[in-house]
Amino acid sequence: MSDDISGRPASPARRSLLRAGIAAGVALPAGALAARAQGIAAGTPDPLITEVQDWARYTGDGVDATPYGMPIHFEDQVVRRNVPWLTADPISSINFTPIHELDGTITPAGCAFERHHSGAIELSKPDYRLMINGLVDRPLLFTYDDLTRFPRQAGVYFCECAANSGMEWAGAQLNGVQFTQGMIHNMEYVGVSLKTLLDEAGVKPEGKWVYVEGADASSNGRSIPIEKALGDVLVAFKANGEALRKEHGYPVRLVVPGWEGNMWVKWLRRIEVTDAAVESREETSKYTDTMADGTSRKWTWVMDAKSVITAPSPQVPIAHGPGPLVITGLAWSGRGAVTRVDVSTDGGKSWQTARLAAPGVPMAMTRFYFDLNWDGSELLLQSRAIDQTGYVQPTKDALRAIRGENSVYHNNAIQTWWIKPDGSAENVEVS
Ligand SMILES: Nc1nc2c(c(=O)[nH]1)N[C@H]1C(S)=C(S)[C@@H](COP(=O)(O)O)O[C@H]1N2
Ligand SMILES: [Mo]
Repeated sequence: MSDDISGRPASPARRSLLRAGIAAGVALPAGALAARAQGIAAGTPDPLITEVQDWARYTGDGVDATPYGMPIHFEDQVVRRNVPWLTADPISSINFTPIHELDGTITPAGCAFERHHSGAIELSKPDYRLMINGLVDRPLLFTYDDLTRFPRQAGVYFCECAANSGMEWAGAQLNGVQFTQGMIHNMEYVGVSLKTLLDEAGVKPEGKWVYVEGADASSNGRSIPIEKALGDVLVAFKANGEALRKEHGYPVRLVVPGWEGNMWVKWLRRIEVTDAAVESREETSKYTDTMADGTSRKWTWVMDAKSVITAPSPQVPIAHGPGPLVITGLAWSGRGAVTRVDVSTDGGKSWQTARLAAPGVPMAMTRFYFDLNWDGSELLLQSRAIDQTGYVQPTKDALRAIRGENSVYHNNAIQTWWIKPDGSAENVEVS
């Protein structure tokens, strides 16, 4: 079976560097479950059952101990991480969500990836202003309090950086789903519809685009066509029930459902209605797709359907022997709801339909499960998402046939994990 694996590290040196870092933090207690089961069967007393433990002997912390809680220290490994060679300067860089450690669909804000072009700024509500100008009847200026008096909308949406999986174009490289697919988070946002604010200003008939920019030094300006701006875009101030975190754009960010993360402008300060796209740095020199023939394609706004198995995966190997194995992952589509996810255990030769934890929600993450009675042999695990438009997530070969290998952005190809009999997993490619 291993013959059809062509692990093609784009840069073996980089890859082994990263793997060394990951390996240090991963324990593989293979057989631990089986040993315990044998002990119980043999009548060996389990002190956790037969002895009174300290946590039952003494009282715990009072309700005044944690006014705002952090995860218990046993979960210290559930943190954002970066890729050292991608982080030349943390002020203009990215870290990754530990999606291998999460379940369900909502990303806790405290470990949701961050992407900054000029660092995360501290902007208070009293200092906050939002301007709407350009081709409008009434240029307007809003304070934070003004925004809270418009009718609100709520919705769960994924935010995926267009560069997610961007290091995998030329071959399997990063050995962990946190690094290969972790430039994504999925939160419940509350805010005001951008349409409500634009209607208040009165868009002139010549207004065909909005140019949105942030208050940080980079400003991260992007042009958005007026149809989208008058559609489902939110001017959001809450995520997962609480104020946005500083690193996610406190106090106000744009939420652009289904569209690439770069357009989700943080620390939103100005919306200019224009008659044409501005062609800013972020939509010309960056966030364009290098095609197989070397030309650049601009304005790939929508994030196509994608899925990945989050566990087992290289950072969370199988920690037990043969028998019941929970395979789980995430699927999402910028074009609507995920309607089906298929899982393959043989590198895409055959597929079976996975179980969705809940029906797919448009432009939000969907959790899937595939319950396998594992026989302990090696697997080539893959998942593929299908969305409500009928679109099927492509293989790496199919995507490369059109896109070549020199792109950075919009890689939604099927991911393969090579599961070995000892339960460990490796990022590989099949052809
Ligand atoms: N003002 C501002 N907005 C920004 C950015 C930025 O650097 N400055 N980065 C963008 C990019 S490239 C992405 S992928 C998303 C990331 O959002 P997050 O930091 O909440 O994960 O924010 C976008 N909005
Ligand atoms: Mo991004």
